[in-house]
Amino acid sequence: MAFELPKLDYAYTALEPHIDARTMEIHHTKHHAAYTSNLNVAVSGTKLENESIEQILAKIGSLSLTIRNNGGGYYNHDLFWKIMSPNGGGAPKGDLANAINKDFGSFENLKKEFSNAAATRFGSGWAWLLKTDTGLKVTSTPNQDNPLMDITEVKGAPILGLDVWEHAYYLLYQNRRPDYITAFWNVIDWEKVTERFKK
Ligand code: MN3
Repeated sequence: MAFELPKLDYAYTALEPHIDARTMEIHHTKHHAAYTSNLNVAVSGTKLENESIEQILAKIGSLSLTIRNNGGGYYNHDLFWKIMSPNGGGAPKGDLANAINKDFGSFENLKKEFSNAAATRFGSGWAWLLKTDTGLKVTSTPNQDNPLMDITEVKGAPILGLDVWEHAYYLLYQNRRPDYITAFWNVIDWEKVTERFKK
């Protein structure tokens, strides 16, 4: 059973003007495809072959750097595509909105904290909103690490993630990472984020 590159629920052009089609296409068919294929090569013929990506990430500290980088890359991009939509934007509702108000004071505060985490992650990495035993938290991770990994500082279940590697925005935004972060709020599918929050 090999890991498969997931299909997107929307066209590469669908997130324009916030994320351009060329970036989406290269990101999905080259970057995500490479993480997926490298992960398959790395687990092939080992016991990990029959484990879920979540099981693998939970013990990543005892596995190779190749599996850490590519397993993270495989999982992170799958989440990223799924929490975006051409009909995204706006604000979360219901239970998720209540939890955000409780843990951050307001949606505006969450936006500030998350955007700051994304902007200040030095080099390549991700910003996350995650569910922990003590509530919602914002964090960022380097490279392809994520909050499901046993080696990461802030652990929990990621419900929203933003790729801040240059390959995610450079064609459209060049060095202007803050503009890309601002644009991201227009494509977040809060219904999908809420589904992850309720799991
Ligand atoms: Mn990426």
